[in-house]
Amino acid sequence: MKEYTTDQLRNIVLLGHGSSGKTSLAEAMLFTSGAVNRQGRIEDGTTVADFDEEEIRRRISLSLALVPVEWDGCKLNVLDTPGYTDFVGEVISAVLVADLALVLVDPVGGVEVGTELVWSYADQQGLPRMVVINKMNRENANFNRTLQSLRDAFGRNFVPLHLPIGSQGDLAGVVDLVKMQALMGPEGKVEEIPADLAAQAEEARVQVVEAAAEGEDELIMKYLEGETLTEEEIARGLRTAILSGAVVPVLVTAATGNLGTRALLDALVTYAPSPADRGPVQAEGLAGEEEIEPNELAPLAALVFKTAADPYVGKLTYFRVYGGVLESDTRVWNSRAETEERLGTLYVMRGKEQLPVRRLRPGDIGAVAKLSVTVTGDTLCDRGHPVHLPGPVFPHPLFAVSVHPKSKADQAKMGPTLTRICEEDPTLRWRQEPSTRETILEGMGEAHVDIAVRRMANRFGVGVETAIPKVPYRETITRVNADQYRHKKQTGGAGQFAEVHMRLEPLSRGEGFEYDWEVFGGAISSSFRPSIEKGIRQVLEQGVLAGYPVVDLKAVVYDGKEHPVDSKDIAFQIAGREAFKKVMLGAGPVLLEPIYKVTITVPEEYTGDVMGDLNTKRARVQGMDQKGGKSIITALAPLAEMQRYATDLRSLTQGRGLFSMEFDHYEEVPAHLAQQIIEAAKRERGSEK
Ligand SMILES: Nc1nc2c(ncn2[C@@H]2O[C@H](COP(=O)(O)OP(=O)(O)OP(=O)(O)O)[C@@H](O)[C@H]2O)c(=O)[nH]1
Ligand SMILES: [Mg+2]
Repeated sequence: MKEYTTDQLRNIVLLGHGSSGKTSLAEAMLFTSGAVNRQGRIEDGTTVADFDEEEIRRRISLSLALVPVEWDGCKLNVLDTPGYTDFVGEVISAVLVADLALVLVDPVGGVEVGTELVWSYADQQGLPRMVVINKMNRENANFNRTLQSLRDAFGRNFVPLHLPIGSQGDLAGVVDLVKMQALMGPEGKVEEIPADLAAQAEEARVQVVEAAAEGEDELIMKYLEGETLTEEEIARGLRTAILSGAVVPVLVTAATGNLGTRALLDALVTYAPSPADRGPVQAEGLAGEEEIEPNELAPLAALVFKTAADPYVGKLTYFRVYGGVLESDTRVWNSRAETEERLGTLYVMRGKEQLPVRRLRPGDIGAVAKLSVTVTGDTLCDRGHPVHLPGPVFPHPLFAVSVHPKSKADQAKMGPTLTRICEEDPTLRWRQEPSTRETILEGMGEAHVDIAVRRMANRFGVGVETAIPKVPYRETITRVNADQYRHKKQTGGAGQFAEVHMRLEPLSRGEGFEYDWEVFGGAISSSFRPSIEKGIRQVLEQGVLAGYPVVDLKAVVYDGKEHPVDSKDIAFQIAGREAFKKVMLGAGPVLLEPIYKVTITVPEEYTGDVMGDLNTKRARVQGMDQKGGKSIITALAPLAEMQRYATDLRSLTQGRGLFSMEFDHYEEVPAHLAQQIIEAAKRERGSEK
């Protein structure tokens, strides 16, 4: 692929609700630019961006893909993202390295929950935006109503740059409101604006010129004085207004019919900011904060925003260069790992295809294979000038399963394979939960975790079964209690003797375990203090009620007895352990369960259903807000009831609800439920024996 300089680059992330046509639009752009000679279709599984076998099988995007489109001397690095909310991690990464978000909206559904979600991610990054109303060839497509739904939802200055031509459901072309001409059919044949649209076009053009004028003081003066702005001035003004977010232009396309694509590409080249327009980024260097300028002489700084694991090709690392020039076959410095990485050939990715390039300039996006230590979020830089760029920040997981190997062979490979798939997707995490002795795989939703498990089987040949994880309960006490225990054993010669007097006191939630010594006058030598603690710690791992870890209490040894010959470390360990069990059983032991803070956003009409459902889940609603037709509900709910909430909420709201969930604190399990849990634990331990 040809080399491009910074001002010839446009990094554009396609965002939108699921199925708004992002992948199809990327395909239409690629086809229009001549890079492929057939326009692939989702239905045939032939698009460049959705190349993964699971993407083809499910007909949805699952991960971000790069589609470079060469147009009019520029290279548009188009980042196609998934709309399904389980894959939001990919959206976050793509938004981070883009300079403009092209938000797709459906002309029948208008602004949807997914649209608002991606909009908020673009807000967080302060990303300039353009909107394209796609699927304008759909029956019941309504341009004006969709425009209105954008204005209602986001209150920005949305200004159409193009108007649709053709009867509803049959897009024939678009009106270019800057050049005031019609662009007809996939070829964008220039024609006169149809007579029935002329008045509407004149009116809409006024808005465009006004928006452009507001971009620059000089232009607004000229405009107010009644002078006409030239095409060049309109472009300049719009570019500035888009970059600052003051204006959000609106375009129209029908990706599958390849209509409006040329006009869209022209608009992106003209109005979308180049990395140079976006200016420097903040990084952390040895001497504190520093700015990385998007120019070739700046210190090298490239941010890794994606890592793909392939069993054959190996690891593929995607990065964006912010400063300096990255060259093939050189060495760079990984500032986090503080090691050198050897780069092989650099690639520009086109879907799964690797197009080799000699070098990548500031602002450009590329990939490199087989790095040894680099992971997503790392910065590649000069050894002599190490810097850290801020990496993507991912949300907490919302859905967990426990995974169990299907066979002995699977067991050996399970851990390393989990590590590989989690490296590829940072919204997937895995860990061992010590309190339940399970391997937990967590992600953003059921589909997300399902796909991960399928990938383990298909790509890496590792079979696992999944189940709902056991809840990591804890045990604690509710009142002070004191008692004593004597351990005495006489076996022929040497015997064992230890007596421990112990008091347990409840501590506040989150305080953990404390150990104190109040033995005066040498009743027990202080050398046995750690022995007793060791005995106690054995019980802390598996409590007396149901075998869960014991927390939030203080154990005080206040007296005891020892024997000059028979008292030894092991004797005091045993006495400490047994004393602790005895005192704990008398101290009102209870089970604690994890309580999560949940924030749920749903269209207002679902509020009642969602609240009703929360009631059945022992949740306590903390607050409710109304904003733009949406209800935002916050609640505290026990994890035991929320393990499948990602799925429940989806079915309650036809996929229009969103939520986030984060551990908050531990709380006592209601007595009637505690009894069931304790009995279940007993049965299980019985069956283990
Ligand atoms: N009528 C019509 N259908 C379209 C258009 N664009 C896409 N589609 C169809 O809409 C469906 C979804 O298209 P995709 O391109 O996969 O949409 P997406 O936004 O990439 O979807 P996700 O990646 O899953 O969020 C497919 O069946 C496409 O054929 C369009 O302009 N007009
Ligand atoms: Mg897609």
